[in-house]
Amino acid sequence: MKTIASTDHILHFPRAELSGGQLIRPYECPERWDYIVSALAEGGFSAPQAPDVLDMSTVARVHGADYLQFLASAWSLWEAEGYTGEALPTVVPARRTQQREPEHIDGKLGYFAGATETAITATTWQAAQSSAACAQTAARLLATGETSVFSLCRPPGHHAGHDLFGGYCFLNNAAIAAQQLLDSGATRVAILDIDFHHGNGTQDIFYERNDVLFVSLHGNPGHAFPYFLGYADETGQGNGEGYNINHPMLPGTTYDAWSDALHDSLQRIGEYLPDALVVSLGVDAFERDPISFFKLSSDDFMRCGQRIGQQSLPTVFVMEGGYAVEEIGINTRNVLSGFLNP
Ligand code: FKS
Ligand code: ZN
Repeated sequence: MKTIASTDHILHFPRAELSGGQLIRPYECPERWDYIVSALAEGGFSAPQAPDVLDMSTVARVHGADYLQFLASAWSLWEAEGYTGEALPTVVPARRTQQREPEHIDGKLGYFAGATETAITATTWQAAQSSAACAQTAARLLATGETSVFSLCRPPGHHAGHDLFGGYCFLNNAAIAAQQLLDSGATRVAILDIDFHHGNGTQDIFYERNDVLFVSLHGNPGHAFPYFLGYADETGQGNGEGYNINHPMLPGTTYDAWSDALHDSLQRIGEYLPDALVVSLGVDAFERDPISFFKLSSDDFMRCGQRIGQQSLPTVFVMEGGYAVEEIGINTRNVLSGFLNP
């Protein structure tokens, strides 16, 4: 299995995340990438390959033009205001307010914010594009005959909606991979999201479409980020009705219950007869993850990979979350090794 990764990920490293009322060093940090690269090398995987230049036309099919313009210009508008810190949203267009993009950067940040913990720095946009490029390159490789590819994306993507950033995400890498597979000839693509957090951005992007089936296993939104989406009764709309499946689960969920949801998900995916599968691969369902509440062990990630491998579908793995940094490499590798030896 090839790995696509860009050293430009390092260009996104904000100093602060607002957590528990404090500005802390972000959980989503550059060394996550290093631990994964090391674990793959130790496991005999081939060395990561750099991505091709990002083709924005694919990106523009999953994100709004106004949103992409905002991401590209946010830092210069922020600087022009004379601000010296990192760009963080301080306002949100809450209920019963206008949904109109303001002129002022503080207003724009709120308008495009899906959550307010995630800072934009001078080089965030460049890093986000390099991450999306990894997903796009991986999808192209799948379309030209590879049977599985791992896209080591950083920053992650599944909370990035059509026109929303937050939850450490800017461009939705999994959505871009799925769109690229469709643009390269696939008729139907399934996305399986096993990150601990609900992939609200991916759900948002494909909610009214039936060419992408979105299936997610995650912490119940009544108890977990992103809080405002991810319930089981969200099943899609219009043409997309029936093509969105959520499996919210409660604190303390172990592999026993979690794997029932995985089996159900893969059965539904099998019935959809997709040409390809995109896996939003977060390993924050891990028992020692600092910000999550599922109880999967490192061995469980191997079993999970094996179960996914039993589908025998062309598969792109797209890296999402995982914050038990020293174990992120082994857990990620276990999913990929399990997949290769189902
Ligand atoms: C800490 C609260 C953290 C934000 C959680 C974001 C999760 C991101 C992720 C991704 F895959 F996108 F990286 N709140 N006190 O893991 O879903
Ligand atoms: Zn997560």
